[in-house]
Amino acid sequence: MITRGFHRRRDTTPGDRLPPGQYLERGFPVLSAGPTPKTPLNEWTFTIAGAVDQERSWTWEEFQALPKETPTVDIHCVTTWSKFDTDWEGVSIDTLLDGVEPLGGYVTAFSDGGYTTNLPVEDITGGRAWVVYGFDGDDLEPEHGGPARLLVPHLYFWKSAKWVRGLFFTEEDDPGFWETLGYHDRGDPWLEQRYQGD
Ligand SMILES: Nc1nc2c(c(=O)[nH]1)N[C@H]1C(S)=C(S)[C@@H](COP(=O)(O)O)O[C@H]1N2
Ligand SMILES: [Mo]
Repeated sequence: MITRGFHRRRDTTPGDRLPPGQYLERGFPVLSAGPTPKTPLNEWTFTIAGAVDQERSWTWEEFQALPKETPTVDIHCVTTWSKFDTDWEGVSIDTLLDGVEPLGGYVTAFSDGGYTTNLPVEDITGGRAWVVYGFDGDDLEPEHGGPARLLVPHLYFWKSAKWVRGLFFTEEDDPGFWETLGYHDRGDPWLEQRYQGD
């Protein structure tokens, strides 16, 4: 573990990369509101549905065949840890929405186990969000959301739904799991949007 961290060390000086109220974490904490679901890959699908001009769905095999990207990003959890330079592999939401016209301005990401989180469409498009299935050169571990999770690094990490199975587009903003429990609707770490009213 020590050598692994050592040979991959990069410049992780907090500087202006650490949002207000956050500390730099070198490990990778696991935060799950419930048990880790186990969905066999042959039953896994990813679906785009709701207020769109055409619904879409991919099997695991089809999803793997989509053009992939390898974003390296900083992530920020509302419980105050931030982690720099995390390496992911997956598919950009722009790729998934290529040829799909959203008819509503909001989206609810939904996951195995029932977790949901809401986002404005602008926060998941424009090269800012992915559905990732790889982390640090390996398959994404189940506890971190494998087989696949949403990655929206510019918002607090609760928006990055683990075990994600699809995006449901809506015309009205519809609060998800944590948003219903008092967390901020958008969750911009640079504006410290932790709770409702922030
Ligand atoms: N399905 C699901 N996704 C989830 C959560 C969860 O409980 N269930 N927790 C969220 C929260 S609060 C955080 S901080 C991150 C934690 O991701 P990690 O366990 O990989 O660090 O996942 C987010 N996505
Ligand atoms: Mo979190």
